[in-house]
Amino acid sequence: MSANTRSPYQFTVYNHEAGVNIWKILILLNELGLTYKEYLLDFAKQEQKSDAYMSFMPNGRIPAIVDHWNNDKVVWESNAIIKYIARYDTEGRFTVTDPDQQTDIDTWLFFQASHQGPYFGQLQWFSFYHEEDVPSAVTRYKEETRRILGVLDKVLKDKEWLVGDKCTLADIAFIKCNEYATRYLLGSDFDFATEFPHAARWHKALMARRAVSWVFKYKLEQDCGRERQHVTGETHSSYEARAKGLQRNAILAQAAAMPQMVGVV
Ligand SMILES: N[C@@H](CCC(=O)N[C@@H](CS)C(=O)NCC(=O)O)C(=O)O
Repeated sequence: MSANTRSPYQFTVYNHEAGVNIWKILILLNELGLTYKEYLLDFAKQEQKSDAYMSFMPNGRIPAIVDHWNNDKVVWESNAIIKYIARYDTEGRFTVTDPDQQTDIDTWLFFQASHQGPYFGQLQWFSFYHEEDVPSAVTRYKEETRRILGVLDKVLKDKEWLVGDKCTLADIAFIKCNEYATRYLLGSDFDFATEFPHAARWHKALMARRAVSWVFKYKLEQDCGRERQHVTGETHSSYEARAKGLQRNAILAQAAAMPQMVGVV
């Protein structure tokens, strides 16, 4: 790969302060110690639809990355992005060599993108953003969210990780949505460990990873400053009326309890 030596960091990561699909990317970049700079687009100004952004990101959404050390290669769709970043995983820490296991990783990545992401996203939308209350939609997407957690729980009953005997891209892809759904979206009476013990054990192991907890700490602090709903569980359009989540001090306390990590641009 030819390098653009003008850039001191390898990637620009295009995000929004409440973006959910970005977390797996930041986690992998931190796991691998790759350098990046995050660029936050302002959705209020519709920057994600601007000509400048859409000239390289035709879908007008986040996330997208630019690899400055590979001729400014642009990659979008978060699971395509983590597969691309894995090219730089020269020790194969999060990849596998067996072709059947590679297919298994792809299966989970497609499942994440076509099931977990959209269903959890719709639950978020109908819980917080939709102008009218549509209880049947909330019920439908809560059921689907539980169904997806059930799929994960079933396969994790007899194994530690989704593919092979180590944490791979497949596991990393699910972390953020699972954390968000099980902590906030499914409500305060939801008990992850009771309802889905195997998935809960797996998720806890993922959350305990140093790079994962660093990204959560960093994003908690970043979002706390802006009081965004994806961390707090509160809406940003009806913050007072429907607030359900952690308050600012509780978020900062949670962030402070997480390990430090250094070395990221
Ligand atoms: N499947 C895509 C989802 C991308 C996506 O839906 N991004 C949302 C935020 S999480 C977005 O950019 N929305 C802004 C808009 O629709 O204008 C991925 O995983 O990257």
